[in-house]
Amino acid sequence: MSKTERTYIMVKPDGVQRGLVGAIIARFEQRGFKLIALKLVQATTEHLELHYADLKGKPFFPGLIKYMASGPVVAMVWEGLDAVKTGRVMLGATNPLASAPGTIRGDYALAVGRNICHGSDAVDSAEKEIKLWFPEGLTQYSHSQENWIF
Ligand code: RTP
Repeated sequence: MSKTERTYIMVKPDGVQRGLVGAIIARFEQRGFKLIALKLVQATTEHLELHYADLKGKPFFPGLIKYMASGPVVAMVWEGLDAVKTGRVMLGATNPLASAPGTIRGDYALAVGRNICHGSDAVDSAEKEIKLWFPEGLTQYSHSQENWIF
């Protein structure tokens, strides 16, 4: 059943360097999601190792951490109906080779190691990631479109 959820979406360093922040934000706004939090962060290695803790041990883990620490990321929280699942659909498959055209990775990325964005894969991981990236908490506000876009 559809329900209102929050998801953690992050523009990775290559997405920031390539000037894709605005394009990615526009897609979430235009789809009808509500922006709950947003900041530019230069993440430390330790912080990124916590974010990707479940991938520790994978052969690509050291390269992934180096890539993610190579420049600032844009950390965001988006809210709306099925935000986690729909966010993943909007991002496209992890490997851009398999990402459909029309998805963010399918339109802007070529390689799995430079796939420009992250999106939470489940509601519980979204909650953990939101706490990890926004320990200061989130701003509450009402959205003028709340009555119009579901
Ligand atoms: P993300 O967490 O970034 O949204 O990606 P995901 O859930 O779609 O994929 P996951 O398996 O959690 O992988 C996290 C990130 O690691 C990099 N990766 N590189 N074979 C490789 O070189 C490889 N596999 C994964 C990607 O940047 C992927 O998004």
